[in-house]
Amino acid sequence: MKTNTILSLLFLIGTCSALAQVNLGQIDDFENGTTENWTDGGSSVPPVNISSGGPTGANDNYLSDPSLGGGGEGSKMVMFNEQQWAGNYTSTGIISIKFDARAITNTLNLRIAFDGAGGRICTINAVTIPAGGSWQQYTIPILASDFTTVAGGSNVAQTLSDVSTMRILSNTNPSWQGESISAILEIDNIEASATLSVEDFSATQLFEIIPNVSEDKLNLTIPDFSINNSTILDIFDSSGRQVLNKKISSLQNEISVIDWNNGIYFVRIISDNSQQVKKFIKI
Ligand SMILES: [Ca+2]
Ligand SMILES: [Ca+2]
Repeated sequence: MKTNTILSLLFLIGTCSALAQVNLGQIDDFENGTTENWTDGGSSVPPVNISSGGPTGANDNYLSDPSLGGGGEGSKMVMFNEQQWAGNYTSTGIISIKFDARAITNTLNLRIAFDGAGGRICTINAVTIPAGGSWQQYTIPILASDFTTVAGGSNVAQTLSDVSTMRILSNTNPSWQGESISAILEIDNIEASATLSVEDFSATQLFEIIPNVSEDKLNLTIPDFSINNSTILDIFDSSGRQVLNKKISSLQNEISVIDWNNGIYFVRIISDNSQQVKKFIKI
């Protein structure tokens, strides 16, 4: 009986903490008719669930969040989530947030902002959602190097490993605040993703890591077309700390990892306007 009670308690604790831990691959598709815990803090124009007209058309629910512009309550384009989007982003291997969106009335410059253990941070680059456009999928990369601290923030990596609030906001500059603008953000399929773009699934591979588990060396094979004057290799550890950043010009590259701590690393190649991230495990 005692063992059962302890097991029940452990199950309950596990269930509770699971609510506050973001998971790789989770998607808010709004098909349950709710706002899935997205709110703007209780303004007169909160996010609402619309039951039809999402990216796949009839009966595809989506979330619609208006902002009024001007001053005062409801003026700013920002919504936030303190439930299923809180937790540790680095240990789960989430490197981007993907979503379908369109903008009504005014063009939006969407960014992801987090508050957490290291304070407030916001993505450096925005994705632009043109006013009056049709549904389209967008990707916002969220590796540590994609963020800057904003007022009230001190440490990007600390926040990424312990997020309490996620914001989706529109602003022409990195900020914790949404801009004051008259617009409507319509959004669906907000996804915690391990890839940076749709191209990650195509046959075009910017590089290979063979093997991708090793105790002594990391072997990178890079096809001819990926190498140019500005091909960059950078590597991050699981806490988001950059451990290597350099230009590369060889098709075969061997990097010694003997001195690295055991664990998961994210290896990124940036070539022209493409980039790709792959996992490497040091054992
Ligand atoms: Ca939907
Ligand atoms: Ca609103």
